[in-house]
Amino acid sequence: MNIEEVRSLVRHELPLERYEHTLRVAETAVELATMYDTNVRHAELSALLHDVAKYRTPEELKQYIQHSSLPNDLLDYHHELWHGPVGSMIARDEYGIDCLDIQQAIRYHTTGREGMSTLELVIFVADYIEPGRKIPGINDVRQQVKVNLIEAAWMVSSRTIEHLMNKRVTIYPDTFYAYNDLTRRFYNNSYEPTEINN
Ligand code: DGI
Ligand code: FE
Ligand code: FE
Repeated sequence: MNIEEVRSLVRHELPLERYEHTLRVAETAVELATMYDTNVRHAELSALLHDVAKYRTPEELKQYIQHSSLPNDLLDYHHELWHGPVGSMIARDEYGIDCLDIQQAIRYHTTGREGMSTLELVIFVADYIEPGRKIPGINDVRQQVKVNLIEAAWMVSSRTIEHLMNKRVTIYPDTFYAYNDLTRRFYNNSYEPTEINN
């Protein structure tokens, strides 16, 4: 399937507003892929498909998770976390995407994970900073991504966790694994307990 075919099928999967978000993520992902020297076509395909499952019903998403190799613990968390993993299966089964890197970029775009590839980082960050997003402080991330992709991904990850904690919602383990891994990769640190003297 070529990119034009993917684009037009995705157009029919999504309401206009979400489709427009998808196109902006694709544009941003292409810029970042060029900047960070990873496959531009893979970046465009991953971005076009990243939210492909977003408007399938929670019931359908649940069925998919139960009958695929996806981890069942997803079902213990908010249904918002299901569209990435299911999207990666739809990309493979309905769009013929064989490339594991693309599948993983789609699968982990919401949470991130430990050991993300450049393509996965590109999609993770592009989804957050695409020009239509209005998130306080987002311009810092837009600036920093021009300097260091890992640092920008660290900013996305830490801000997402802060946001979720402030909302008093549960956080999927991969979200934390991503944060810890990015912290090690960018700050080169491992946790050193501080002495408590009293
Ligand atoms: O699909 P999008 O709206 O473009 O963006 P997304 O897939 O990155 O995120 C969807 C939502 O999921 C976003 O509001 C943040 C939220 N999210 C990310 N990680 C977690 C999470 N929600 C919960 N409850 N737990 C998480 O670990
Ligand atoms: Fe999403
Ligand atoms: Fe998105």
